[in-house]
Amino acid sequence: MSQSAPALSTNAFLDDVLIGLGGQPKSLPCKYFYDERGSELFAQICELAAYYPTRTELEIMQCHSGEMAALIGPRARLVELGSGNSSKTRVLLDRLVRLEAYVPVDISSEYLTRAASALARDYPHVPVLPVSADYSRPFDLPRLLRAARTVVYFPGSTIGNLVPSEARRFLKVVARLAGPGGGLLIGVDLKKDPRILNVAYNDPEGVTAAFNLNLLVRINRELGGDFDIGRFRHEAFYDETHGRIEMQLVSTARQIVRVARTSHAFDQGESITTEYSYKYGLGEFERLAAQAGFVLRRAWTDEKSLFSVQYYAVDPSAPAGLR
Ligand code: AVJ
Repeated sequence: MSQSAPALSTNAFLDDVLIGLGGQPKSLPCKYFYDERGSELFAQICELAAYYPTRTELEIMQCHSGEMAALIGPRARLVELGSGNSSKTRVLLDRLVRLEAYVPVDISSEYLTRAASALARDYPHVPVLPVSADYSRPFDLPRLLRAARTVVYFPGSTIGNLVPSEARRFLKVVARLAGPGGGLLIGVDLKKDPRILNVAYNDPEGVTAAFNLNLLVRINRELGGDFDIGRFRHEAFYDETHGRIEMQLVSTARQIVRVARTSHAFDQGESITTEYSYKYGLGEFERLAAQAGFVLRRAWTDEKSLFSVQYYAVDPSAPAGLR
C-alpha cells in the first residue's frame, strides 16, 4: 500500500463535490461531514436519546470485553479505523493483554491528535501510533515486527455507510490489512422497527439536521461555495427495500448554487443524498463478511437486538485472491 498524501486534499474534496453535484440524483460523500464542527456535532448525536447505536454498542463492549480480549489474544496490534473519540476503545484497552500497539486511523487529524495523546496519557503501557489518513484510500501502517497478529477494530456501524458491494470490497482490503492469523472486531447496526430508525436520524433536538447542513457550510468555507443554508432542509427516512437509512438535503426553492466557477441548478424539492446507513440481519452480514474472506467467531448483541458487535478471523482457507 503506497504512502498517501496528507489526510484530505482540497482538490479531492472539490473533485468529489463536483462529481456529486453533477450526478442524477445529486449526492455528496458522507466522509466530508467530519470537519472540526462536524466531529463535534457527531459527538453530540452520540449523546442523543433517540440515537441508540453508540450507547448500545458501548453497553455490549462493557458486557463482553473480556471475551473480545480473549479472542484478540496477547501481543496484538490493534488498528482502529475512524477512531473518533475512542470512548469504546478504552473498554477494550482495559482488557487487552500486552498490546503491541494501538494504531488509531482518522481523517480528522486535529481530532485524532487530541484523542491519541489523551489515550497515550491514560494508557502509558500501550504504544499509541496515530495515523492521519482517509482509510477508504490506501494508507501505510507503522511496521511492528513483534506483533503476534493484527486486529482491525471498526466500531459504530460505519460499515453501513457503504453500499453492500462496496462494503464487500472494503472488507477484502481489511482482510488483507489484518493478514494471515489476523482478525476484525466490527460494530454492525441491526434491522429493526423503522419507527426507531426514523427518529434516530430525525432527532427532535435537530442535531442531526445541523450535522447534515454543516456539510454545505463546509463547502462554502473551504471551496468558496454560495449555498444558502436557509434554503435547504434535512430529511432522513428508512428505505425498507434497500434496508437502509437515507439522509438528504432538500432544496426548498428553485435556485442556482455556485461552487468554484461551476453552477448547479436545483428545482424546488430536489434532493442531495448525503448518507446511506445500511442495517443488517446477523446472518446477512456474516455472509457478506464470508465473501470477503472472514469467518465469524462470535457475535454479541444487546437484549433488544438493536445493535451487534462481531469478531471475525481472517479465513485461512480463503482462496489466494482473497488473501
Ligand atoms: C457514524 C456512520 C455510523 O450512520 O449512524 C449519525 C453517522 N449519521 N447520524 C450512522 C450518522 C446520522 C453514523 N455513522
